[in-house]
Amino acid sequence: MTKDRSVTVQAEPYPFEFIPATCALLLIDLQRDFLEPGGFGEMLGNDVSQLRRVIEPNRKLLAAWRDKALPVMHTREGHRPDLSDLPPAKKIRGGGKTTIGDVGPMGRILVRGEAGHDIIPELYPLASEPVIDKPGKGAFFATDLHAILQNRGITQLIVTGVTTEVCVNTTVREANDRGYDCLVPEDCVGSYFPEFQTMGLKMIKAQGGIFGWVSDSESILAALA
Ligand code: C5J
Repeated sequence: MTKDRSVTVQAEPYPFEFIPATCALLLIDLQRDFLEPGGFGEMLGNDVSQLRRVIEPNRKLLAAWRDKALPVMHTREGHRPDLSDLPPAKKIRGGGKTTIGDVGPMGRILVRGEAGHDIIPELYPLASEPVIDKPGKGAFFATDLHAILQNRGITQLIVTGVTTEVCVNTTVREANDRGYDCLVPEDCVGSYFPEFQTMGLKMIKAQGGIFGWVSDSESILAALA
């Protein structure tokens, strides 16, 4: 592989061509509260094994990006400790007894600096990899992600992480509207709900790739080899 030369990945709805040097691996919200047993996700009754299956394929993809010194970025969903960036509507959504900002099993839920808000150790960012703290579902809303990507000349994204139908889908839609090509490897994104996993991926690649492309980690690694 030559970093500046286009490579082709088998994907749906048609092959995805990308230039590795300007294609960032963007890992969405691989946070302890969503993925770890004993975290907020599990406390809500979700089966975290549905999300934990993405760890190993993400680890391999991340290792390849790092090995080739290609751009890597991470996001975390969460809020300031004083909750000043938490919209009241988001705070009360769901009507549960314990909501965002309250003390959960791994510290205050989705609050920056708390244990549960941090990224899981298996996929922990290097000091050189930007971490985008986002208050919303999409990684472009109220963040400097677009500026960072533009400053680095990045035009294409491999988007992985959780959850497929919420933060991954929202981010792919936001990226698409800003002119980025997005490829989503299906084994690197996860949902607590199998039907949302299926439909979340279908939505991206429908209608000739209305928001982007869908592939898998092995196909991407093969293209990079
Ligand atoms: C993410 C969520 N990361 N489901 N958040 O998808 O609330």
